[in-house]
Amino acid sequence: DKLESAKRAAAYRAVDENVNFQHDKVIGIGSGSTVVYVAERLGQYLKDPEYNGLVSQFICIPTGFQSRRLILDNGLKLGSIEENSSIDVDFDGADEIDDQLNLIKGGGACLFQEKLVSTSSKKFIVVADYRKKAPKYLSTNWKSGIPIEIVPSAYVRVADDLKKLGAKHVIVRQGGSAKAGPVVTDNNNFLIDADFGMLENPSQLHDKIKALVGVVETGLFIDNASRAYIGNADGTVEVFN
Ligand code: DER
Repeated sequence: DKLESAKRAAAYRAVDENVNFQHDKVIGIGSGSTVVYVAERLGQYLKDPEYNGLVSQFICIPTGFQSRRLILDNGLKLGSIEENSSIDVDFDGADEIDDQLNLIKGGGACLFQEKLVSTSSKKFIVVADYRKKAPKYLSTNWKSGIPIEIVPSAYVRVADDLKKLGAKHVIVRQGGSAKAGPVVTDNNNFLIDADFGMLENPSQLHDKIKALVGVVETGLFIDNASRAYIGNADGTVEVFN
């Protein structure tokens, strides 16, 4: 369907244009449904006799359980960020992208690992479909609030502090119907989604939220992405630097 082909087109082009197969060794693999096609594309290169020798040497750094599965399912070598603290290029999705390449991330509840990997990478490439590009400010289309990873015992305190900062709506993200109670991240933390309306200064807001006692990390990725590949419904791909 159009949406999946948009994701695939963006991801394939992003890999083709941003992996230096002769030079790169450590590749970050993000979370979500678009980065699936990044791992798929790398898997295709792995099967290509011309590239097998190089891609079989790649070490892929995951951003969570789904990401680890993507790496293994495509025959790629799984590595840890502890042993590979400098990453050549990282590919990840986003919930929304503004015209300065600032991102809202965390829809998939992996934002801490994603930010650890993206900020440890020489190049951070965002892959997304046409629904994710904000015309100007963040929180134009993404209405679920800013995902914020918090220490579980601080959730009441952080919720209050976020409201004092101007959040209109604050909610601890709940698990699916099968799970009674909050989502617990890979780092054994909770997530709060906080709606601050249109974000005209996401950098300042990130700094204020990050400074709150009990906040581990925010889903505002400021001055981090190097380039974004946005797949359109007609199969074309737009590249933003
Ligand atoms: O949670 C995240 O930040 C993920 O990257 C996710 O938002 C990507 O979304 P996608 O499924 O549209 O690629």
